[in-house]
Amino acid sequence: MARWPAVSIALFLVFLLFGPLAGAALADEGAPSDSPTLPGVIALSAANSTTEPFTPSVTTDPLIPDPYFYSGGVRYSFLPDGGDCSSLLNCAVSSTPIQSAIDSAASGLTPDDGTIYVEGGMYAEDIVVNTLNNLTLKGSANGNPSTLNGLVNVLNSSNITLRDFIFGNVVRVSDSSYVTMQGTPTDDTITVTLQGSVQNLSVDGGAGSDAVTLNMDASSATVSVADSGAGSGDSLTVNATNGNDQVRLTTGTVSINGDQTINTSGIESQTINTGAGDDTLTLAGTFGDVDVNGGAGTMTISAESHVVAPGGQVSINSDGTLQVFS
Ligand SMILES: [Ca+2]
Ligand SMILES: [Ca+2]
Repeated sequence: MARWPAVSIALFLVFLLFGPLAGAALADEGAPSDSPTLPGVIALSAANSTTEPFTPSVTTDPLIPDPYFYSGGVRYSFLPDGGDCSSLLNCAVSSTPIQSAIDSAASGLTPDDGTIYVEGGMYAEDIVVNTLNNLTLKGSANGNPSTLNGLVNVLNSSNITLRDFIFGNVVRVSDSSYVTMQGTPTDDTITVTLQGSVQNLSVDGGAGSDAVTLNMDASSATVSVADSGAGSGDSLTVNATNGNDQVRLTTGTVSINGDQTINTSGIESQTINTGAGDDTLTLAGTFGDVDVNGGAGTMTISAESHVVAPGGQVSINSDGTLQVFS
């Protein structure tokens, strides 16, 4: 948080001296950076280090995170309850700072780089992205982790990116296309519920051992689950419905009822829960570790070709009747 009232005169003088440097640092802040800078902090740092190389320092308070974006080169800040807007222009305080930033962006205050920056902290608010195109929410904007503990709901939208967040709750994606979710360098747990028509959803846990769960309640879906991180131990759980499902499992692909397709890469183990109902499971190809769990009802299993699991195993469990054809 900037603290201008106490140092406003000093800041003014310093800003005259270091205006070009501060301006450059502010311009950089619009882009993703591990060292975001605040106007007051920049000036104070420069004033206190006349014989040292200019190195902006960051003293943001992790307890009072502040989503922000730039529009027309102007910073707009959205502080949570308890935040102090007194020294900030274009600043609003609310119990839902991320939603306030999204709503401002939706009302025509378009972020210059299409990005709302969310600094480190725990965010309890529910978030709705409704009928929006081309928006990125970037967490960890000051290098500290940002955790979204509320429900995140993306609907009727396109080209929406949620990146560098810890997802502490379910993300629901409904009737949307080109939604991208990217985790953090640590171990992530990402759960997505799909509804309606969801096309080109991408989920990438990044580095670490990540666990992705997809609840496939969509009428149609194309999903890519990848892992761009170097680590192993990444898992995917696919939950089919409690109705009668046709699940087809091939190398790198899980298909449900022919209209929901998940392409996978870099995932070491998969769990397919077919749920209740009379489900059919068709296997073809080469797999790592795969667990298939059936619920109540009949699960009918068939193999289209040789099923190979080098170094892994395919296990099939059913609470109901198991029929196997080869
Ligand atoms: Ca990760
Ligand atoms: Ca089922």
